[in-house]
Amino acid sequence: PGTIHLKDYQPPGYLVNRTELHFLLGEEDTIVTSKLHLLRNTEGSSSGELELDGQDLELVEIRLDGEILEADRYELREASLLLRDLPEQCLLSCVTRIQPQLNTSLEGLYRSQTMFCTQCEAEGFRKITYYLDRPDVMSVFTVTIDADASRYPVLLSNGNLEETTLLPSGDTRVVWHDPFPKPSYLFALVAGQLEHVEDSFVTCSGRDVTLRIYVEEKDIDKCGHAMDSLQRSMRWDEERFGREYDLDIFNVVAVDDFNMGAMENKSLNIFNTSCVLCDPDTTTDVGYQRVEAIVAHEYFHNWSGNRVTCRDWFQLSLKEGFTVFRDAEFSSDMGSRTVKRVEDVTLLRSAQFAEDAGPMAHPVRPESYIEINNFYTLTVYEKGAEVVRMIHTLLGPDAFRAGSDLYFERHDGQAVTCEDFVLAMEEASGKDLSQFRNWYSQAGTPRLAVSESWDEDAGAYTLSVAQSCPPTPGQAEKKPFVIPLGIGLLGDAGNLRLQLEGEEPDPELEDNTHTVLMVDQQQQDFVFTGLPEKPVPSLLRGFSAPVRLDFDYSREDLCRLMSGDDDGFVRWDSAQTLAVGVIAEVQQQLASGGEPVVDPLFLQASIQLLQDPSLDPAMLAEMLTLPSENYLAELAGEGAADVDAIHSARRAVQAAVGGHCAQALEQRYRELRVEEAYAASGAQIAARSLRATCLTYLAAAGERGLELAQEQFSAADNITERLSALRVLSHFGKRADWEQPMEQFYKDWGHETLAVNQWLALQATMPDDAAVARVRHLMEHPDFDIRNPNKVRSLVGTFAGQNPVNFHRADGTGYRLLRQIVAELNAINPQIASRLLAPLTKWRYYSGRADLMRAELEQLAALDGLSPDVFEVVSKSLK
Ligand code: HT7
Ligand code: ZN
Repeated sequence: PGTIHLKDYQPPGYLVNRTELHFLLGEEDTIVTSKLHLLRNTEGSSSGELELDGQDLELVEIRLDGEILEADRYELREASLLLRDLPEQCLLSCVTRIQPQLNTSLEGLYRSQTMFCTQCEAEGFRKITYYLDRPDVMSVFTVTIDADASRYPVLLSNGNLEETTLLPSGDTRVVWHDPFPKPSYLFALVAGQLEHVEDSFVTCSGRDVTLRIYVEEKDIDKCGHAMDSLQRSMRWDEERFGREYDLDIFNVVAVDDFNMGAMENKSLNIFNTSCVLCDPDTTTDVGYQRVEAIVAHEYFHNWSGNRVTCRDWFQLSLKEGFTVFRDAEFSSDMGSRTVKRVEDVTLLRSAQFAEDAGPMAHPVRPESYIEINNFYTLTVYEKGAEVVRMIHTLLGPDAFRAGSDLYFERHDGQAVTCEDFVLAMEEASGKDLSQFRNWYSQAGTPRLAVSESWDEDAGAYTLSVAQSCPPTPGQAEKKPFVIPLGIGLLGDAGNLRLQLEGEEPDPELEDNTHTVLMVDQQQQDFVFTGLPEKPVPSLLRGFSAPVRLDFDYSREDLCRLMSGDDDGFVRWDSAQTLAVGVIAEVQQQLASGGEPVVDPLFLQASIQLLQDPSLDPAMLAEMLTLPSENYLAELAGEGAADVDAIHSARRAVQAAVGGHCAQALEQRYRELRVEEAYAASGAQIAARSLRATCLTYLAAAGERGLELAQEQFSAADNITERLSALRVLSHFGKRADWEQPMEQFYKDWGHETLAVNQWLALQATMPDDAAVARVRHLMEHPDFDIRNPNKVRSLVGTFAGQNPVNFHRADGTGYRLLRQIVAELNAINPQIASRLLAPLTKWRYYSGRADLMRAELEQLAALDGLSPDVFEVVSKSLK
């Protein structure tokens, strides 16, 4: 497969002003007739040649302006249809035959259970008909669907329903028209036996919008939370970003077989069932929050993605980074800002940093790809959102909003670039973002090495900051980034007033205990004057930039920041840094054969946290949670991660804290018991989260925690508490502790697909010796289906990603399991196959395992019929 380069971008030779599609949906096959109203693009190469994308299509007929096209005017190629001598303006009609029932890739038109549905982003539309399947070709679509109404009573597409008729054949015909020009990746079609819930929303200008969520009949009671989230998202986008909804209808459909979370098709969002359905018995608290965030994310795309879209797929972060930033702001406004920030940073540090240091590392705006599906990454999404957040920090909220307004106004109805976004921000704010652009073009996580010096006599405190960025594939040297560094200085009695040398004091400023330093050179000194005492620096406040930061804190200073800093993120981060140091120390003690001794300072700090009334329970749960084994492995660095040692050390620290704080833990655990009926409210979620944390420590320390977990499992009225109890039992107990409740869970909830998926996922994380055999056994379970991405992710994805000791077993059986299923999936669903592979690509990290991991990658490389998706990941990982 070939490589596509950003530098080779060319505007399309033709535009498609209007697209008329006709679908005849059948049980054996589907006949698609397209009518493309073509117009030569004055900005294009101005020849009469046009290459339409097409994959797995059978061409039945092709006409130009109504006449059958002679064979010498076109050429059918492997994945395209080349047309010659086209006039400047013409009507091209194509009839193609496709077989959605055989389409297991879940791209294009496919079957999920008894329904038809589509997924066209990024390049799925070319599996439906021959087309200019690229985001910069925007067209007005009219879609006619003919189908047997007894099987498919619901027939949906984008825009407004214009017509419903009964055909002489007995089929029903519907016609949908979407007045907004859109690229093919936003096209959608759904046909099936579906029920819906309906509500409405009145927009700020008074437009009454009908909102519908379509699901299978059995799930009709699970739509309330998504509907409520949708309405809140619509209001929030008006208030915060001035964005109003633009059609009279907004439909959401839930589909069980889906490659990702959800898709923002214009006015017809399609969702993975796991990202829209909510019920206390099938959806955990985290699940409820996820649904709210994803519903918001897809809705926000209506402006950041649909009204203004991407010129090419290299610009993917233009819509994804910005929309993730927008959904994160929404979630922060709906719940706790600090907790949301901590969750996002945890994901970034434990997974995005690793991606940015691995063989697939790429800039937020990549420069080349083999398969675009491989670039829906944490870098494009999460780091992309951090880049937008930094612009927000640099400009301030008002100028940022002005930039966003200008961007939407200027580019409405266009397909644009990341550069256009930055230009709008510059123009609205008057700020020069020239150097800031390096964040879009350079891969890798920058490192800030910070050191301090204190001049007692002058009351001057200097922070010296050096930035660097490691080499990444194709980028050996990096230019300096602009890094906003949020800081404060902590004194004995709290945060100190800041006065930077050379800057005028600002009498207007009420809060002068916080500032953002601009780090834009390789080496810089920042001098603070007029200080009464040597402070402890509070660095990278709010995680103001996606960087690693090194500062040599003493444990005492970390404890002070943890309990006394004004910035919630720094309080959490200090607890993490302290824990990382303590776990590393225990790891060394264990390695030298000694008994682990956990620093009493850490144990004392844990007690203090548990008794700190200023901390809300959700935040306390975050602060008490030890860094994950994956994050600790990432911190160890290339060639140094010893998963077994990390696991044992982390366990030993958990046990020590559990033992030392037993009384306080049990007290909080009891106090926080929720007496009322389940609600996904902030207060209840926080209480359950802290209870789960307390229970984990108690179980790590001994029998008491296991007893409480048994009680909790039996008494629970929701899946959150059932699973947190079962997790504790299966991670800390013996077989006798977890076997019966595990069976019970399946007996009670085996009829609920989404609950079963979580039951599979939990078993995939169990650290005991039987894990690989258990996963293999569960792959034979009647509820497992390799064609369903949710099942594959729950069982195999969770095993490879969240069971480090077993995935990295020294006998290589964990790696073999992953390779075998990737090889099988390569032919079924290449997109899922290549995503599943990610843990194997990190072979450089794991001491003593690299050869085993590489060997599996090499076996995959030798496979016949390797998809471009898997080929790209395997070949880049082996370089
Ligand atoms: N824009 C969408 C990205 C996407 C996708 C979604 C579902 C299935 C396959 C997909 N390929 C790409 C989702 C989003 O970011 O909102
Ligand atoms: Zn998105």
